Amino acid sequence: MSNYSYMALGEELDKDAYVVCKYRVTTDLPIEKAAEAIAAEQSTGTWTGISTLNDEVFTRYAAKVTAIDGDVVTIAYPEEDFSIRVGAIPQILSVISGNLYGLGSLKGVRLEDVVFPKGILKQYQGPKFGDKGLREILHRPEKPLVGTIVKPKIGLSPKDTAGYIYEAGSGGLTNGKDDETLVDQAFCPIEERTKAVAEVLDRLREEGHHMVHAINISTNGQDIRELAEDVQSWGATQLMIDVLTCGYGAIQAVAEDPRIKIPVHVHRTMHAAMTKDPLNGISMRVISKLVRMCGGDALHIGTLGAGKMGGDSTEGRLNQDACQSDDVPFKSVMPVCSGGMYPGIVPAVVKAAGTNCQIQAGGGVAGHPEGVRAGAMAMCQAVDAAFEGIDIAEYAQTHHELKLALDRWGTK
Ligand code: RUB
Repeated sequence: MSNYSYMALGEELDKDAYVVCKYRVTTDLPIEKAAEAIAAEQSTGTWTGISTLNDEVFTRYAAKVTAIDGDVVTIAYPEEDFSIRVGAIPQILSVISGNLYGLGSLKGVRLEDVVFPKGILKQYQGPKFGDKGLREILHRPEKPLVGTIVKPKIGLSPKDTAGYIYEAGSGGLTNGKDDETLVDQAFCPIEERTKAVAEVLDRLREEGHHMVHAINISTNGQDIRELAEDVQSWGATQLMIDVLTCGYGAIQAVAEDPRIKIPVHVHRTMHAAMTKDPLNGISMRVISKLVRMCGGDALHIGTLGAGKMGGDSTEGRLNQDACQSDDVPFKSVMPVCSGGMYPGIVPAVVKAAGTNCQIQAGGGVAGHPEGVRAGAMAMCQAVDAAFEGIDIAEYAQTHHELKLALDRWGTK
């Protein structure tokens, strides 16, 4: 550490001049020392005093520790520490979420939250469509969107994938999507799959039902924009990108491209490597804020404690708030509740997440005893019951598909 102090506890800061982060810190050091070590490492300091750090550089660019509350420390980084021209998440992450994890004196650090000043937010465009845009496309103004992930994850041909989507749409689902591990394998080439799915979506539209399907274009940085354009030209109605395996820049490159005129569904595969440990990593709330800045129109936020993937309702609500709060100059993102979803847990999800969300099931549709169409109907019936505030077991008395689903999987 340098000879300079990085503490400015309690100092009133101009919120428009700093990026403010909250970290949960586990350490044997006094918490003040740990906070100072983070502020130093991530701005103008290093492990020892250095002759090249002068007063001017320190005063202007050093991060400040502005609050300590138990094991949570607040650190404010001057806006000038960040890139000035274009929105560049990699440089932001290197500052707020970089070397600090490796500091040997810290047993754990979790970036819990970040708030950006207006000057940085304005470098980003946010979602082109957002939740309202998706609802307009789907002619579904109020009820939760109801979706499916084509299952099995891999192995189906383009024709079988399209057949699945037709059945799902005929059963009433508004959204379909590829799974995260499917992109362009030999058994299901992306061009053939996109065209086959587009054809059945057209057929559904002619029959009076509006549905979109997200085609997974997650690939290398060099090709993703071109693939997005190709997939759009083959008739895709939505794109899907795995944000953490592709990088935030991939979302931004596609969403900010004026030639792309369809929404982007953002999957978060691999997030648990960063979000699962309550004492180390990065919270999903932070990831959600970054995805919104970069232009994701829909984002997985978990099932708020109801499904198979963990994550409780408090954490889910913070993610949802990051998607939909009105304290940033962007459209709201459609929060996607997915992962071990089935009709019997829909009331719990709607109770926790409200009705402005996309509720989505793979196994909970394809595993229905009477097949995909009946599985889709059961999911829609469960959502209708929750939307109307009717007890799901009572609703099932007059809805055969829902009854079978509850008999198979129960409720929560
Ligand atoms: C869900 C699924 C998705 C998960 C990811 O399938 O395949 O990839 O939603 O989890 P199923 P999360 O409905 O059969 O469980 O949404 O938490 O990121």
